[in-house]
Amino acid sequence: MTTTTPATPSHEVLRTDFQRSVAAYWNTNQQDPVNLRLGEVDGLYHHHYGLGDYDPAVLEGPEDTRQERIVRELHRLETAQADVLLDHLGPVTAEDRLLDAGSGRGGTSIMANQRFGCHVDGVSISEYQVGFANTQAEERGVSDRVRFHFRNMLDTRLETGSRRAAWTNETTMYVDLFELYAEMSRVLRRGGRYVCITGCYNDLTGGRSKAVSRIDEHYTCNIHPRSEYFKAMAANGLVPIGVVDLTARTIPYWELRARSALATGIEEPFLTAYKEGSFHYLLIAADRV
Ligand code: GPP
Ligand code: MG
Repeated sequence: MTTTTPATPSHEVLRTDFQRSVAAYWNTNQQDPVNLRLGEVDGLYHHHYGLGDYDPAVLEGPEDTRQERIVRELHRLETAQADVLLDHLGPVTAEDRLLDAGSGRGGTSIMANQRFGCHVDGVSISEYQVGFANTQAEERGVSDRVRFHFRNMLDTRLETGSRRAAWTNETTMYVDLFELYAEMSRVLRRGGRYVCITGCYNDLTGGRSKAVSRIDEHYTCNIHPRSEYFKAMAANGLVPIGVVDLTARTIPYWELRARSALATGIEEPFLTAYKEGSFHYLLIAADRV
């Protein structure tokens, strides 16, 4: 038997003009070949970037199939990114409940269930994305364990202390970190693990560089300085156990993406920001104390 939770009214999920504009962006961005074509490779739909070296052979070989090889390779690197995130969740059992805060089209949640057999609740303020992700879970026959909800990650309505682990995979640039970590801290049990992969700007460079501002503008987001993450975690009982600078490992993805027919134009700002040092791609793992 499946239990259904009453839908949260839209005005309770989308509380500010900013949140409404972010939801509108993701609700109307339904023809995004850079995400759909990659997702079609194996049915895992991601909204994050890639990690690791690409195989230079994809750029060689017959020209008529080159773009297809690039798509498969970009997708492989994005899936590798989600695997790195899951590697940091610590021991998770099939009985555990996890939270994907800003779950997009559901790829990372489905991978977590595949790896651990666990329950996952994903939340997104885009009703379109929630519907898409639930269809993916149904098609894979895991909708009893992986569920997506039209809810706000600042107010997930999940039971206090119910989560063994929670993550944000490139979603924190849409929210106030102090509000977010109050909610992550509330839903995690003591000893629960929070993992964040994010792009953040370098405090040392004294503010948002031009390239970082272009990324903000492109996605209607607000990239935070690196220091803000640690302040907001410390204020909410989240104690870092690991910080990994993934910047060098994501640059090859952007270089390959820049050579893809699916490039969106945001590749150069990412490459500039990473290479000039004004922006980092970070993984932060923290324990709820
Ligand atoms: C989008 O992924 C990711 C974000 C909007 C967050 C911004 C991330 C930073 C690290 C700053 P996507 O897969 O929807 O983007 P695209 O369509 O460009 O592939
Ligand atoms: Mg993408």
